[in-house]
Amino acid sequence: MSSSPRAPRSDLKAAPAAPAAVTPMGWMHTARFLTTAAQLHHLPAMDTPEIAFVGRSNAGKSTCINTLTQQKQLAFASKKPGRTQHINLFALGKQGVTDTVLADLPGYGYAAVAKMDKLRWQQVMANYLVSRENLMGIVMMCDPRHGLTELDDILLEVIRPRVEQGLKFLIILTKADKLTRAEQAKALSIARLQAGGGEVKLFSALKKQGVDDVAQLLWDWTHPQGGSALAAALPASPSEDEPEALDE
Ligand SMILES: Nc1nc2c(ncn2[C@@H]2O[C@H](COP(=O)(O)OP(=O)(O)OP(=O)(O)O)[C@@H](O)[C@H]2O)c(=O)[nH]1
Ligand SMILES: [Mg+2]
Repeated sequence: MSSSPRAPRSDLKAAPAAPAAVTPMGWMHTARFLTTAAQLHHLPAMDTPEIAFVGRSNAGKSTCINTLTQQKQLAFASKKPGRTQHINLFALGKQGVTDTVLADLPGYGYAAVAKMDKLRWQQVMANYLVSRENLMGIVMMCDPRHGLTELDDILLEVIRPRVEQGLKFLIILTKADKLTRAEQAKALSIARLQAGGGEVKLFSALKKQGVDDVAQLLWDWTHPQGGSALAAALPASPSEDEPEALDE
């Protein structure tokens, strides 16, 4: 498989401007690319709280990051499964005061990937989830039309000890625009049973459903001291970025 890793940025001076409003969405909009790594040991050790987006290939992880950050192409999103092949890190917070890191992980379960590559990646991901010291939260993206799959269950088992120790956990039911209201309600109650005490939210990048809710939750995870920290985390200039167009 081919991939297009980006060169790590050594400086973070050219951050996009944030909206004037002091909100979790404004905080999200400060996101900028930090670095990319094909192997765990290439990831920089950090002490900033990190939130990882995991899930099956094509579930909508990269699109979700682009929607939350209101940037068209911060994370690579594609119709073609297997688009994300590296761990990509994005920094959140004012320049020079990164307070949170988002990690976009390659998806699993993509049938066309060679078996050895799959096994290698599963090992990298398991190691990441078990050993990444600054990991404070996991967002599992799940297409409710498929439900949680066997690989999702394996991942849940891998992270269970850390969740029991306080790691935050959210299941996002993606592409909610593909479901009727009744199907959404049903998917939500099934996923809640499977979430083992973690949160579950419906999300649609297309309809912008659940976007504010998820931004608020991630803000709350990383800023237990509350909203008073928002002004400190945000620069004050207005934004001109448009959200990404969806093609599925
Ligand atoms: N209708 C609809 N399509 C979506 C939504 N979110 C993502 N998609 C589409 O789903 C496809 C896959 O999205 P990605 O964000 O690339 O998925 P991914 O989970 O990052 O995939 P990998 O990088 O392969 O693991 C793209 O065609 C997106 O446009 C959504 O909320 N609604
Ligand atoms: Mg992706």
